Amino acid sequence: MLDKVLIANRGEIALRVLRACKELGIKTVAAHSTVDRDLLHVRLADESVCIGPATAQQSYLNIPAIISAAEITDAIAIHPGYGFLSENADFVEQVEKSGFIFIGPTAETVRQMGDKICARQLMKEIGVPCVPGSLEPIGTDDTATINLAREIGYPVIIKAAGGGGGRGMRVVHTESHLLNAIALTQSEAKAAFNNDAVYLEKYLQNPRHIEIQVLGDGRGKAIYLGERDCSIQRRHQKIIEESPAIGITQEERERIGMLCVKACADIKYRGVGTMEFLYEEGKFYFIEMNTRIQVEHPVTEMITGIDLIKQQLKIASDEPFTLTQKDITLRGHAIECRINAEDPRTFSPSPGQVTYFHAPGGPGVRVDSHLYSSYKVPPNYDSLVAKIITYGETREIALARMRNALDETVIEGIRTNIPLHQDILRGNAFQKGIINIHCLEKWLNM
Ligand code: MV4
Repeated sequence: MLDKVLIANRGEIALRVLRACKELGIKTVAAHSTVDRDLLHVRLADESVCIGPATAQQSYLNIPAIISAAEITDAIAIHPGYGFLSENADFVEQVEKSGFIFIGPTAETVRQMGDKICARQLMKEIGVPCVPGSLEPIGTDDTATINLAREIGYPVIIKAAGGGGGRGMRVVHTESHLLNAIALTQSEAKAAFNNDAVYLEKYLQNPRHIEIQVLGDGRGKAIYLGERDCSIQRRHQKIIEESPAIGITQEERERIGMLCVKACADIKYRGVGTMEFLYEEGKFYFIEMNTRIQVEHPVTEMITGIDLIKQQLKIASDEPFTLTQKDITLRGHAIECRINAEDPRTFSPSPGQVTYFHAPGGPGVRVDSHLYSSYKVPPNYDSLVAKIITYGETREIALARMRNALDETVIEGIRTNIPLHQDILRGNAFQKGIINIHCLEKWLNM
């Protein structure tokens, strides 16, 4: 097993990684910014190193500072968490060149999946269903582009190869707007990702966002751990996730799951990963792959009983991979509500001191949070302050437990989106499970 792990992240995920390390007897180093000295995981870690000022650019995105911190503490491996440098192929490369283990896939995999055109080509070749569209960057032949869009059929969506997660996309409804929209997206993509390559897909109008959790040993063995429905989102920020996705039959799950396993086996995927799909009218369409642990990983842990962070650590330590698909059974239902420090109506951030915090409890209630009474939420980072995850034998039980958990939670001193969650959970659409990616935004605009 790994001797010492440097945690290059903050907040709830840093604490989550720290807990998994401690369970496995791994020593921990918390690499933190100046404003994060009082984070719970910094206090609980064996060692801590300040890697720079509050600004993420100068701390959690500061590659030399993070590598130096690993060097001076004799860490063996670096856990990137999510966000920040977790999907930065240059970081992975530098971590490995400096002699450390990156807890995640190889730099090559991270780079391939970071290029959404490359990821599409790979998945298409392997036989994973993709959204109809182009497999090459849009070229300079306008007639060819117009013909391509006609073949796909309007509406189409233009996406940047360097984008993902909702960045660098544009929907086009009619041919008269196509070329101009492509030029605009290309120049935005050049500025944002230093890569002006864009591609076309058929625009699906009312899909659900369903993703498959995968785990690979880096040597061609892989398994899938069911799916998560992440359709309840606003401006590409997920708010509620659940597993299993309602209405997906065991046959559908196995079919798409085994295609994902084949893909991970083929590319010798190492570590945890998520294959994102749009799901519409009974069909899955691959859109992108995330090569990191995700915020919503706990719902999968709850229904599989598998600790995904411990799996990451075990795979990184090159222990024999003993899990097989037969070991994975989905049981019950889990829901996660993301609690953000923000105004529940305007969504503007609400940092500041938490004067009082009381976490919910009871059977089937899990809280992943770095909050404590007197903790000061800094204004510099993402506003996620807690994840409440509830489990039940049925969706109804998980939902009832979530309503109780939200009612029990007390967070004073800052505003949170708990009232928004309470409204969504009381709503008919969510209870019945008639949801797609546009539901929440439509409902908020009423
Ligand atoms: C799409 C789409 C419709 N059709 N692609 C947004 C995030 C990025 N991962 C992909 N996204 C979308 N791609 C096609 N061909 C609609 C979205 C989309 C979306 C996807 C998942 C979750 C929320 C979303 C919100 C708006 C648009």
